[in-house]
Amino acid sequence: MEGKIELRAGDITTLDVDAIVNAANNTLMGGGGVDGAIHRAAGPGLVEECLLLNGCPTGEAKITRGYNLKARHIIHTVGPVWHGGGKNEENLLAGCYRKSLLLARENNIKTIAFPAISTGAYRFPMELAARIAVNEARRFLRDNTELEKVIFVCFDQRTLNIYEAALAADA
Ligand code: AR6
Repeated sequence: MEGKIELRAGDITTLDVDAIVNAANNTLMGGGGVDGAIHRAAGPGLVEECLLLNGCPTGEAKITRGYNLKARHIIHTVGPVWHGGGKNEENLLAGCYRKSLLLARENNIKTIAFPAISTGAYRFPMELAARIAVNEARRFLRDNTELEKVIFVCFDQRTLNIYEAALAADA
């Protein structure tokens, strides 16, 4: 099962996978960070489809086509803003990973790539976010053997180091 989890450095918009996950906001209409990069790379068809989705609650996920991306689908999830940890942030972030993986299963997606949801503009601490991401992926892979690969895309070296440590820790 651990062999199905992979770390990759760089830009998630370039990956040739069944689905990439977007760290979106409640409007699903685009923004900065990875969301802006995905909208730019996918092209204007994406925002047109997003307009029809009526936004997305925090901790939930919705799916669109991938448009000009190599990825066939985009799963848009909305992470929590970090307010210090007392506002259910950990459960909401775990929900982002769980709901995204469930949507992947419903859509017969075998390979999926995640950015470090909530760890940029939303300020979620990276170490805790990486542990949650790895735990949720492990749990899901245990119960869903048809999923072939979960890639965590680390935008910089610090992020990669933190995910390596999270993967090295016991489940
Ligand atoms: N590929 C992979 N990872 C990236 C990329 C990329 N191209 N660009 C940034 N990251 P953020 P959030 C990393 O701020 O914290 C948007 O405006 C980045 O280094 O993109 O969930 C939305 O519209 C960081 O570790 O997402 C929302 O309003 C991680 O992606 C808000 O930001 C997430 O950073 C969401 O904030």
